[in-house]
Amino acid sequence: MSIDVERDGGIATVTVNRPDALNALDLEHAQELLERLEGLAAEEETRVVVLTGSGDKAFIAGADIKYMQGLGVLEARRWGELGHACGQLLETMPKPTIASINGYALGGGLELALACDLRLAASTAKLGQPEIDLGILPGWGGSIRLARTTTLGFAKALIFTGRPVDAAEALEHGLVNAVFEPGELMEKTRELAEGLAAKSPLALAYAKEATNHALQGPHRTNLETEARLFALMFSSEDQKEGMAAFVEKREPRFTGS
Ligand code: DAK
Repeated sequence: MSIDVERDGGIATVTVNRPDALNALDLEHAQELLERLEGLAAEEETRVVVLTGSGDKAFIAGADIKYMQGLGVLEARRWGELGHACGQLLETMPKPTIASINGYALGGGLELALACDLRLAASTAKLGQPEIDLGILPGWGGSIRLARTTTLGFAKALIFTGRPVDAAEALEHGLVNAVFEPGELMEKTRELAEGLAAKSPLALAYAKEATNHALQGPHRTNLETEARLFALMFSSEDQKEGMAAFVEKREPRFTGS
């Protein structure tokens, strides 16, 4: 009904399907999104997760303002935790996550896209943190991840003014990795996902873990983590296969073992 999951090979595409509200997330949809992501994080056959929105107008136009309007402090706290749990899963599940931004990515919508590892956008997409105009601030990780993904100055400009940016400006600031014509976005997303699904899932999981440390914690400890994960790969079949394939001048076939 509301959060669709389509599996094709090792790629799972999660579509927020509430076009009448521009895919804004109310409690029911956010809870279902969390359940879907929990399932996909644990599913070994799923190598790559794509997050997108239904229709051609919106990725996710944010948290549902009509739902939030009546929240008390405790409910708002729980609501914030629910969004954080979704973001945490997208950011840390041991497989790449891609936001395919097919339209408005506002407020909580941009925050979920920011929690993904990679972001591809349609040239028509609009991205922003308009919470300030609702008398609140970003509550699903945007005040942290926007600055980490772009710069502190750009993040403050977007969060303080609420001004949405188009895909070209987002690309200029590193907010998205690439921009495509709307009709091409899904195909390009698929190409990227298929490429990642063919790589060693083990090496990708460790690469994700190591790069996630890049902007947090002590530098020395992070380098030690990288060294540990690098060494661990030498106990795997995938390392043997990758290097043998290079030497034998053939394509590798990774199994994740
Ligand atoms: N919530 C609820 N409904 C929404 C919505 C949203 N975020 N965005 C759009 N809709 C609904 C509209 O109300 C309308 O439904 P009806 O009123 O016709 O029933 C329908 O979608 C179509 O929207 P429009 O008629 O407005 O379409 P337009 O093309 O004219 O405009 C728009 C598109 C995206 C520019 C406009 O809809 C808009 O400005 N929407 C609101 C965008 C926004 O402000 N998003 C950020 C929401 S705030 C926290 C947890 C979470 C958050 C914060 C704190 N804590 C608890 C810590 C997150 C906050 C947010 O995400």
